[in-house]
Amino acid sequence: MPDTILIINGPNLDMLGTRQPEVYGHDTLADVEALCQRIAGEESVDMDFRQSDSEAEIMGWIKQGRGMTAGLLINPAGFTSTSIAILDSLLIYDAPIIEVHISPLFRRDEFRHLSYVSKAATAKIEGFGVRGYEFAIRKLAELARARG
Ligand code: DHK
Repeated sequence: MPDTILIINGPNLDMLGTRQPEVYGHDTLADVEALCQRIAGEESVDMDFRQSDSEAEIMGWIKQGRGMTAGLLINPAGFTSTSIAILDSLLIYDAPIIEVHISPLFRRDEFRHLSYVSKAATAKIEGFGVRGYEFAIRKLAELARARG
């Protein structure tokens, strides 16, 4: 289990592929999971891929991941700018965290620019589409190898 990268997708990401494809692209969440599975395999790590619309469920997964996982990729989606509770859970987590956004938030609505999650993140990737998940997994695997 310590070689596992936890991947958490927040609200409405289950609708990828049909949801605003001009913003989020045409890949479904299943496509993203398959991409992550392939990259994790190439990096010789396991992955645990999840999605929830529930803030409480996401907080529970982050806390359960403490001491059990080698890194966390989180796309907090709509909770990015609202959830101090998720930030507090992330501050309890004990391995590197990479925040991923599919779309380029820096040129979207002003209210999307604030991220509470960033205060706990090791790094942040946004605007690369679903490739951002690939970059994040490769980096988390590299950090896990460096930590031994
Ligand atoms: C996904 C969401 O659902 C939005 O709430 C964020 C993020 C952007 C993304 O780009 O992956 O504002």
